[in-house]
Amino acid sequence: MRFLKSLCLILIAIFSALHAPAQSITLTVATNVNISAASDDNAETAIAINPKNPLNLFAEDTWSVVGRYSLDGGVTWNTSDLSALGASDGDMSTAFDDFGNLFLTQFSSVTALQIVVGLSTNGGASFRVVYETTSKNNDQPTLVTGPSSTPGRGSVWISYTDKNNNQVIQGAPVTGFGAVGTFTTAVTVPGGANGDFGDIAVGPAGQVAIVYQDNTTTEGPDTIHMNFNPTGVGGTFGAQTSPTVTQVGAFVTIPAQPLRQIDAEAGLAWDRSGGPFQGRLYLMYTDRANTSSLDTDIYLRYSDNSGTNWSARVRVNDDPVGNGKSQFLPRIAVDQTSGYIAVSFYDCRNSVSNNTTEFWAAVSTNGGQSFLPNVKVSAGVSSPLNSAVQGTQFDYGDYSGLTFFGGVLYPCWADNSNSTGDNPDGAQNFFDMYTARVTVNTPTLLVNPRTNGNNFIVSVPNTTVGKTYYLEATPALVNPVWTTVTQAAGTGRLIDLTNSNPGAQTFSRARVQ
Ligand SMILES: [Ca+2]
Ligand SMILES: [Ca+2]
Ligand SMILES: [Ca+2]
Ligand SMILES: [Ca+2]
Repeated sequence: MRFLKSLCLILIAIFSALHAPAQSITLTVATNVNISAASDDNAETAIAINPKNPLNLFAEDTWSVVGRYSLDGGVTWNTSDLSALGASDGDMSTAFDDFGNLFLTQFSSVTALQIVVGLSTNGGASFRVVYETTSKNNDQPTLVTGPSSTPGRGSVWISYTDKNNNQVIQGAPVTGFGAVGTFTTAVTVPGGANGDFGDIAVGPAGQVAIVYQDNTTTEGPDTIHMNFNPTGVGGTFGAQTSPTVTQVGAFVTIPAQPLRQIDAEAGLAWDRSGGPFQGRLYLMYTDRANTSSLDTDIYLRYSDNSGTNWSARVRVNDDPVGNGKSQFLPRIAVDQTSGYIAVSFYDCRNSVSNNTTEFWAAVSTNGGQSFLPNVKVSAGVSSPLNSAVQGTQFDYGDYSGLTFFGGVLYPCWADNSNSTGDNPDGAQNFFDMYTARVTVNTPTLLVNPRTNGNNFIVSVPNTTVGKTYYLEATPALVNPVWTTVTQAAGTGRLIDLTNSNPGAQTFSRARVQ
């Protein structure tokens, strides 16, 4: 009888954007949030989201070396206890893994420049040391997480430039929440002399790629080099390859970053989503027409064979080509629930003198073949050209932050617009660290309506973190009274909505908001 009853169930799908074309995907930028709201400077930013609890974020900046964590999706922020990690000079890099482990690497002292790796199992409230180099005088560590060649296990990787100016890398196995193994010995990647300012990515089977440029090339040109390790922790990094040349060297002076200067800021990301572009490796970098141009742009290439061959480049920023404006310090992230790509960057497109910045973001939903229209993320306009920031000689620092999960990305940047009204230094003075929640609005699909016993169940794939999915029911469609049967928060993954008492005849619909 239950099965017969199920035949009476009719499903009505209500899309979240009724008047938009069904296939359109849009980006919504929420209110800017001032993460630091602290006197003195905050610059060179990093941010990470917890895939186990996407309301949990962690952010830090190099200038203040004060970590902050959020448990409400980035609305409010608490100060982290970083005391176990030493009196740091910054250069932090941070990532959560799929177990909910939060890793943070940075210098463990102001002068010795050893590199420490901290682990937090409370969402960034506090950290303990899981590794520290004995070597000193290192530069710019990068940390990433990913799977392992052993299913169900993970890995964590750090790279940095050592005292001999070689690009080195070390990895450790991760077997669970709070369970981190021993880091392998630092090895110089083949051809890694002078390698710096790079990034790492971990592929679906635990394979690893590292990219870097040459820190002696000043204005350029330069080459983005890569090494590939097909087996992960304990495996060997093969011969150096050269995915692309760039006209942006290691220290390029632009009007918006006149003292700290910029590099190509090569970034890697690997699609492990299980989506249509599973296994695709992305390389993002800054380039320009020649080494005297100030018109830097952000580009993306991709590889479907772990870096052996690369696609033609796609321009990420969508202001007019050749307009003379600088885009710089880009960051890339892949949403591992969908395979969507986000890139965010400082952008002078609206600066008459090409020396003030907004912060912009771009999203690709087709594997990097093209990008949706760019969105301006920052509410205000920032500038490093005031005497306070010029006194730091640090401008926006060496990089910016970005994290992306469950249809939501959080760029993180240095901002002195005081658009939020709570920078203790006021406007056009020392920077604060800002973020904003950017939501990728995709059509809501209802799939696989079914019964199980007395339950009527429908699935919603690719839900969005921060949205709520309601299952509503009514016994008749004449003057219907819709009753909410159940509701569930978006997780970034597929969720089931269950009506455990559907009645003899029930019409169902889903609502998203
Ligand atoms: Ca730095
Ligand atoms: Ca440009
Ligand atoms: Ca840099
Ligand atoms: Ca500040």
